[in-house]
Amino acid sequence: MNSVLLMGIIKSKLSEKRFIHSCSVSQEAGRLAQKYGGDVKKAELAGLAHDIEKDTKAPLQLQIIEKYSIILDNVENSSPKLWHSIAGAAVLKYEYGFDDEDLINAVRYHTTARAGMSLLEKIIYLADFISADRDFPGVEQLRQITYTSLEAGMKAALDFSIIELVGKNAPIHLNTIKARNELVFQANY
Ligand code: DGI
Ligand code: FE
Ligand code: FE
Repeated sequence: MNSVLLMGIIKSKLSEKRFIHSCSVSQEAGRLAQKYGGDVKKAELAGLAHDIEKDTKAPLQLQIIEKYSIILDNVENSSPKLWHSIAGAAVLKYEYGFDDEDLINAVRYHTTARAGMSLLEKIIYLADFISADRDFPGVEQLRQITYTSLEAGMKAALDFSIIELVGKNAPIHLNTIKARNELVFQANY
């Protein structure tokens, strides 16, 4: 799969706003890969792909998940906002012929994060947070931290996410907690 082909696919599947977001995440992911010694082309492709199922209706996202016999845990089951990343990773693998497990995992974990993330997984998680189309309070500081240290960026982004989820009384996925704990224990960034 090349980026021109993928660009056409996501343009047809996504709203204009979401398409612009995906291009913006792609560009940011490329910049982060350049800065941190990752594969720039792969990061751009993963950024473009990460929200491929975002505008699919929730019942259809769930259908995709069931079709590929993916078992959801209780938090995933009760959080429809997590479904697009799970369904997205599945369609890239089973319907669009993507065979790079790292890229597929970057899409799969771009919502919750997880412990032991690869460079590409961190890049996509953070690019989604700090891409040019994001304008939430604190994004500028998060951009600055992320370009100082990828680990510090992950810690700040996870803190931000967890605080927001607590504020909404939403369940926090164990992968999110484990990702943060890992960074707390490292704490050398
Ligand atoms: O698809 P985007 O809007 O670009 O951004 P996203 O894929 O990062 O959206 C993540 C959504 O998933 C956001 O609404 C918060 C939610 N989320 C992320 N981590 C968790 C979570 N929801 C729950 N319940 N628990 C989590 O740990
Ligand atoms: Fe997303
Ligand atoms: Fe996104």
